[in-house]
Amino acid sequence: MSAWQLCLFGILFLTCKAGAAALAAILAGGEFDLPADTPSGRLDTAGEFGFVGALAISSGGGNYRGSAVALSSEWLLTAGHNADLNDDGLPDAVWSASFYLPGYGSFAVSRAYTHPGFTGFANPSVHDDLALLHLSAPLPVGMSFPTLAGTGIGDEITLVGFGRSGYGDYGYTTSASLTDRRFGSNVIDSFQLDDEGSGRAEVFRYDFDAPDTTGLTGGSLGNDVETIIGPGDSGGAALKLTVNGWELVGINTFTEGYGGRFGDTGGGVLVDPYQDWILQTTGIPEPGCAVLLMLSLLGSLLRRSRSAAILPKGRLLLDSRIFSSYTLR
Ligand SMILES: [Ca+2]
Ligand SMILES: [Ca+2]
Ligand SMILES: [Ca+2]
Repeated sequence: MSAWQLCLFGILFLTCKAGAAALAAILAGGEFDLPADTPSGRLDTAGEFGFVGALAISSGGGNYRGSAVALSSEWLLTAGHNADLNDDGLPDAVWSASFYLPGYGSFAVSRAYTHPGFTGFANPSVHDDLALLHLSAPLPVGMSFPTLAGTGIGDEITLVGFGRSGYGDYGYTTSASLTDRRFGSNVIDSFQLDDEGSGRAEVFRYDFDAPDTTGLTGGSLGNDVETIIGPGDSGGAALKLTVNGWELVGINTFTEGYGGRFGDTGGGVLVDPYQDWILQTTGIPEPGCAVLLMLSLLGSLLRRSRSAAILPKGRLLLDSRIFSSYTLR
């Protein structure tokens, strides 16, 4: 493998296959940098992100973990590769999953739908890596769900998931879990345009900046704020805080680099270009959602895509799925 490892983290656990890709987690900053930070310091103890849950997945005899975002009481949005462990782009034939929400319990998934443009993780690209999951029974009454929205280069996003954590100066130190929901932030550095040629941006990337760049242009948001996803974070949320509350702008799916270290790159799939597919698949006309989705669709039509990012030659691409044994795929 060459100098860089390109890791696509699709927030779930995969069975062990030599040479294949791995999964995604929310990392803390430097262990000995200021402001002081730890993996436990990134926990969502207040339940701010109650619509993001963990996925326990079984497929082909293997057990995996990931993350997912509740869009309504019956539908989840996650990384496509969480439903496609054999990387052919289609939901696996013998696949099952449960959605774990801390404080609420677990909820069985009845069916998975991968995006029609998804051809498998890094097979050959990271594009269109989305899946919609339908729950067997509705989530508890009273939950709130994020609005879907667009975003731009330079926007600050908050990343939420149940994946591995650790320290930016040397990588992972914790396991992924079904209980520990972590969050951190970064700034979108670049977009990559639709692989089907629509001209719209559909993949986003950000870099995990070291604390000594805090305050510099394009630098860290602060040692206890800047983060990157890790294994088990695949399918989790990339959110933007607005006057309307948390808006879902992306699904976290991959990392590129050495595994949770400063200088690595993380990324995922923007949700805005996929709102028509989400609407058609879910038929979400749940109270308040239809109007918001239509407004977002209108916004999508008016919004222009940004410049594409080109990957440095030789980097290794890995997804952010992880195996139940915590071995990277
Ligand atoms: Ca498959
Ligand atoms: Ca595409
Ligand atoms: Ca950054």
